[in-house]
Amino acid sequence: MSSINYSSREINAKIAYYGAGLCCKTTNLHYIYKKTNPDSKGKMISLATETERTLFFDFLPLALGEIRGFKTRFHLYTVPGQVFYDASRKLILKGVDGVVFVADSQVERMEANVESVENLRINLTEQGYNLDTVPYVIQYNKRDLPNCVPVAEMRAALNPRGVPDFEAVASDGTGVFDTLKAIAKQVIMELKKGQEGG
Ligand SMILES: Nc1nc2c(ncn2[C@@H]2O[C@H](COP(=O)(O)OP(=O)(O)OP(=O)(O)O)[C@@H](O)[C@H]2O)c(=O)[nH]1
Ligand SMILES: [Mg+2]
Repeated sequence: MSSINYSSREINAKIAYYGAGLCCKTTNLHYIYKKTNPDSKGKMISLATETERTLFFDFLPLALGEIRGFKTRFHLYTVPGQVFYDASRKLILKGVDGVVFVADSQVERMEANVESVENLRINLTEQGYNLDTVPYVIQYNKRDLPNCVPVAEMRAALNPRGVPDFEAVASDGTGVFDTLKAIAKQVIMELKKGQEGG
């Protein structure tokens, strides 16, 4: 869960980038890191294998400025997409405030995308969250490739809830900040709701 610290006037929120292996989760964070000014970001930490596959997670702390007098920090994480790292994925979902699902648009990765959403649903449920209500956005990545599934089809398969979704080419940054802004907005709205509700 996010923490709101009234004495230090700070809000901390945790976002997880989730999705199948090689769908571009880490590339999203690298791009965000590269384009954020030095005052707004902490050190990016990547625990990866020799072949650059995420082993445990990537972590990037971002300062989003002040919201109603509260310093707002977002902690971005990626999960490892490879199927056998499920224990790590579960751990990274602990205390999550928002999820970005990154889908690989290639035809041959659609099955992996669908499996990954199912895995996300199960792992969220184990942590006491619900994929149907958690702040959530979807990114259709690798739109630069010739063998992309049409967005309408991807939406039908992966976005029954109709959450905000974006086409992206993470390697050149297309769609990366639109996705981040959309999830940040939802998380902040959720925080406000929490405050108003009690
Ligand atoms: N076609 C295409 N390839 C990309 C794009 N962005 C990144 N890639 C490549 O796709 C692969 C995926 O990169 P990562 O971002 O490491 O994938 P990941 O989702 O973090 O993978 P895991 O850590 O194993 O879960 C790499 O080989 C990238 O070079 C893109 O926009 N288009
Ligand atoms: Mg990765």
